[in-house]
Amino acid sequence: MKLPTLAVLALALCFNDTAAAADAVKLTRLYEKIETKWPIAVAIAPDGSGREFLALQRGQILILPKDTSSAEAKVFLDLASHNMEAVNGKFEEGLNGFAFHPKFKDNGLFYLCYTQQKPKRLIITEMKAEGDKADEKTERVLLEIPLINWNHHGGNIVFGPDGFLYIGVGDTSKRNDEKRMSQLTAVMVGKVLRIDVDSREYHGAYGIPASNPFADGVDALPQIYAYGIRNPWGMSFDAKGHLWLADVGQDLWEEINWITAGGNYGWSFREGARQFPLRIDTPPAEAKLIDPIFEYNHGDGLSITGGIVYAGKGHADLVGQYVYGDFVIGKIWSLRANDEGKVESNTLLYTSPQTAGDNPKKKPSVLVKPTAFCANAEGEILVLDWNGAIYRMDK
Ligand SMILES: [Ca+2]
Repeated sequence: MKLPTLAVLALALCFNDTAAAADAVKLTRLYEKIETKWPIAVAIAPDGSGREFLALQRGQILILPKDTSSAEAKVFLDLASHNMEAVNGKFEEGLNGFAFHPKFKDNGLFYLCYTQQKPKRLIITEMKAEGDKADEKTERVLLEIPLINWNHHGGNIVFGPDGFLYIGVGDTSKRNDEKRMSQLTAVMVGKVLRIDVDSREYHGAYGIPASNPFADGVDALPQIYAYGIRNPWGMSFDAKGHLWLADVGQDLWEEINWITAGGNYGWSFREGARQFPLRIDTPPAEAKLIDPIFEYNHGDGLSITGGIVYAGKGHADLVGQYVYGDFVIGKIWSLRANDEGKVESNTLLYTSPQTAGDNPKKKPSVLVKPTAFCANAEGEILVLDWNGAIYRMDK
């Protein structure tokens, strides 16, 4: 059947309207002239300068230009020579965490979390900035965490309102938490850790906060803040002090957790709020497994990317809501929870366009694959896209 031109036009307009109505926000591409492949974090220097730093997984940290159409980004740091990833290029390895010291303005210090090989490990290091340049000679290794696989090691780092550094570390298992790491409090993988970077009391490298749940180091490593974690990706504090952590699921459930001191978040006895079917041993009688405040199943997405609680001006309706997404299917939602962590709503804000691949037998490719949601200097949300784009979430 051949439709008259006008009818085709009307149909096209109709479909366009439908597509526009489906998304409550739009993504505006920024920094198109800058190479931003594999972005993992944007952090604002807490020194009043408003400088926005973009960390890329291959080890570059750029200072983004104020003019978002400019091609000029300053290279703050380049760790390309550090051999962060295995020769066969495993995609979860590299630079996965970047955070400024809360007193950066006075001390110029910032922190990185990246992988190293031979032996495979995750390291947390400190470095000092001089103006718009990092001084690599000042690098100081605080912590090294042995890894046994290329995947599931997390690596996001964030300072809490208490001034301590929180580190999200995955279970370092390929699948199934096969080495039973997440519940084992004698290892640092499958955990949220908390350390005091201003102290040198622990091996001369950092300090253990006295209020850490296992600070005495008896029956558990003193760095552990919470455990039973699978693969944390996206960790942030909101203005009320809640620590939000997205835990990537394996077979069925993606999780959003509120992390508390000493909390056991269930993996691998549980995935989401349910027993993990591939583990048949029962948890110890005294175990208190904390359910996520929200979960979604693999009908709605396949790999959660945690976000932030929105505190900007551009979206009045989203203030106080947690904006997060799914890396594989390219969706963005906003979650409203009350002060007790009870979820009141979860709203789909955006669905990525998909393009058919060259091979019709293959799955369509998703245009926007969020790796992080970060606030810019105005508090608006930047969506970092694995495909190499940086977007601002606009009306
Ligand atoms: Ca869990």
